[in-house]
Amino acid sequence: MTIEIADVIITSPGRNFVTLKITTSDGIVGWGDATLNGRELAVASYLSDHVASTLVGRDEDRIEDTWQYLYRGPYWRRGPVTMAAIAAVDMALWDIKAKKAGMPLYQLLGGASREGVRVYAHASGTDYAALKNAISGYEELGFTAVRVQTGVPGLGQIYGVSAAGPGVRYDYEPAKRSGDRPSEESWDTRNYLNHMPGIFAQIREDFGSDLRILHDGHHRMSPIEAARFAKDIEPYDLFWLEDCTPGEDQTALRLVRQHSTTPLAIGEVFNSVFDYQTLITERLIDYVRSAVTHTGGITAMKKLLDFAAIYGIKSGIHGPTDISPVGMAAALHLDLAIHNFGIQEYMPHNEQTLEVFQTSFTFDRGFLHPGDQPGLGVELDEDAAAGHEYTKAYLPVNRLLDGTVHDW
Ligand code: KDG
Ligand code: MG
Repeated sequence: MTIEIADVIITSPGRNFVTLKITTSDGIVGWGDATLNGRELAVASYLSDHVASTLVGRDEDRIEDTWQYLYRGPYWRRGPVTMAAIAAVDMALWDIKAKKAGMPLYQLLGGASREGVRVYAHASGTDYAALKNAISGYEELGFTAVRVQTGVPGLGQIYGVSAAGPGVRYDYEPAKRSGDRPSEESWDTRNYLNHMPGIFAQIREDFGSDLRILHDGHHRMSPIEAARFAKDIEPYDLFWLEDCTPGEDQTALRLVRQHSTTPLAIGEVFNSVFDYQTLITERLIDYVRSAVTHTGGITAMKKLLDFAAIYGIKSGIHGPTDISPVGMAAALHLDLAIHNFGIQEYMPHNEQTLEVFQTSFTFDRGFLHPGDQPGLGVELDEDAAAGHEYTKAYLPVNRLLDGTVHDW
């Protein structure tokens, strides 16, 4: 059997998604997520203009060979656009292989290593009262781990804080449909560093020591600022501090490590195992944060996580709403199968999205399971998808209070 058609489907049920549909000559369909937030059409073009025709006639079972053909073949390699496109092909081929085997994908990856995967939710609030309310709401829903983000005095809307008001928000969405250019936010690291330790202290006082607390610095600190912050917050026992420094400088985390035992996570903007080479071999991180969608798919992520395992480093796969339910399913199958699972990010998609993508995930007291449908367990309803036209959306741009462009 061979690949007969590779189609790209763009849909926007509240937010944009790019999905690859591969159909084999005997009619089996596989789905792959190719969504790159704010740059969706670049990946769609990469797939439909440069990849789709090269897939036709290939043996759908030769996943490793197809991966190498797409990675090494074009000469130009890596980068988020290329690696999201390769990821989509890879996921779709694994989906097909598992459907042909009549098994959920995790069985082909070695079978379940656990009963379910612990997930963390996004709790946020413009002030501590709103944040506390959100954390309580997630605890009531059964979550045992929450990422906490809150407003900082002197700053307006900032990364990670839902603009929708207090309470449990499933739909925090940073990409804004703001017309032809991104919206802008402002930032001051000094205000942030002065404010956040007190927030963690209050959370520990109000919620005790069992709750797993995570926090995302979103690449905004210099190495020495991050080192000081990681040291200051040690008493509050974070599960992890994520993306404390800009992602492209692997050696920045040496400084943070020298000064603190706060566990570190990084990698959502990475797209290759080579982005982690120093971080893993020098044990500068504790969790790998790549998205399956942005790091070359299941084939590449399995190798990356096996490499990390040798150094005692665990997974913390990226799972925001800009990862489609197909990409989320790929993450959940890997999470269930690998030995060095750490935690999985979970921002449930809105109802419109779940009408387009039918999932078989189950949530039980803080743990997700990908379900036992053959394949990834997610099917895209093409009629429903066609009802949601692509709408340009951008991630915000961030400026310091004096107007200097800063990392968002
Ligand atoms: O597209 C960007 C988002 O996925 C990112 O800002 C979310 O940092 C993020 C996270 O940890 O989920
Ligand atoms: Mg993040």
